[in-house]
Amino acid sequence: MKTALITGVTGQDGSYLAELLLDKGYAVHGVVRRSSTFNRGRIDHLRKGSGGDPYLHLHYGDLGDTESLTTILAEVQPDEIYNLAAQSHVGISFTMPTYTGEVSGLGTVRLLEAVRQIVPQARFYQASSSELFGQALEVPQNEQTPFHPRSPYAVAKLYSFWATVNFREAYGLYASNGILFNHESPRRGENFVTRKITRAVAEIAAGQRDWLSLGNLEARRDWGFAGDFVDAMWRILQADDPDDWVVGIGEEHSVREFCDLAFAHAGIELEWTGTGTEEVGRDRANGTTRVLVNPRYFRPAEVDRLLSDASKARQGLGWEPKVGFEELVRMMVDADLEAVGAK
Ligand code: NAP
Ligand code: G4F
Repeated sequence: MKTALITGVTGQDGSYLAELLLDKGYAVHGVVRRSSTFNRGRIDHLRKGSGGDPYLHLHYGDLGDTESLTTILAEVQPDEIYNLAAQSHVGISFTMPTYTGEVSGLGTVRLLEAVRQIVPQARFYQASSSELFGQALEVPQNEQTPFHPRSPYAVAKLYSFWATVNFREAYGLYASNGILFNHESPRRGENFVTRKITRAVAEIAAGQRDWLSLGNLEARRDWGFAGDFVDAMWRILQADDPDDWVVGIGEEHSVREFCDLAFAHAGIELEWTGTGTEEVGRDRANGTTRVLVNPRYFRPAEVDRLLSDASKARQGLGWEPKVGFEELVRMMVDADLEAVGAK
């Protein structure tokens, strides 16, 4: 039986990855932060009672605390390490740039250095991001596309990307980057745009609220399903040699298009009028305002358009996404409709 350690196990990706690895027969260990409220909602089902899987073990630790990381590595002796922990919200990184750098940048080096000293034979996965491409110099983006980060988050992730490459080249660690494009699910945090929309759509359909306010409706992203992307993470660590891989479904849509589809799935057809901050999305059937633009959600520097070319991962890892964009939107709306009691 192989042993895996996941940082960020309580997050969206950590929860899907823990499920995947448990299904494959791994012993799975996760790092959790101490917090005053319990932060394990996404992994509770893997922990509970006789129906739960006994192989998910949790350890208190923090990417800001080197000692906790060395202690956990010495105790767990993992074969594979998935570093998913981060302050992962791009917009919030503008208001917390130093903290974001501490966790999403330096945190990776703390962990890499601990791996080098304690379990140098372990395979290491770094959760790198399409945000590295930022103001992208070409469309679509692949492993050769130059980076141009546009936020404190992306700058921190750039540091982590190169630290991972550097530990591979300098010390011969098996350390790989997955450069993952946006991936979403019903478990997505509620302040990321997709989940913010699907949650609001469900509450509107249930008569619990009237409208939703968003920032830049023009932004385009390559949105896939998180469940498919954790399979890519695992495949990246099964490759013969460590490397860096772009992962995405290769389809781009705007935030406005996401709204159209999500509302339509709940039976509301949107009609857009106005431009910029005056743009409004109304219910075509009765003219009720459903979407407004609030400049509060604009970012000081925006990433306008991300689109993946994941041919290397498709060919080299045999990775194929199973869920397409429209199915993803429907899945998220359905889950939120159910959560608010409207389904
Ligand atoms: P997420 O839901 O925000 O989860 C982040 C995880 O990191 C949570 O478990 C969080 O713990 C943990 N964490 C935060 N600060 C920590 C610290 N100081 N020490 C230890 N753990 C800490 O993010 P996600 O969407 O699952 O993404 C997983 C990783 O992939 C992140 O590194 C993200 O930046 C990267 N990524 C995500 C995407 C995407 O589209 N989802 C794309 C590319 C890259 P709490 O639960 O206690 O907050
Ligand atoms: O959902 P978002 O906050 O995700 P973003 O910034 O693309 O970052 C996510 O994906 C990255 C991979 O490319 C990850 F590395 C990162 O950790 C995170 O998971 O915003 C998507 C787009 C942006 O252009 C944003 O400006 O939606 C736009 N947007 C428009 N209105 C909004 C809103 N974003 C948020 N969060 N909230 C809004 O009201």
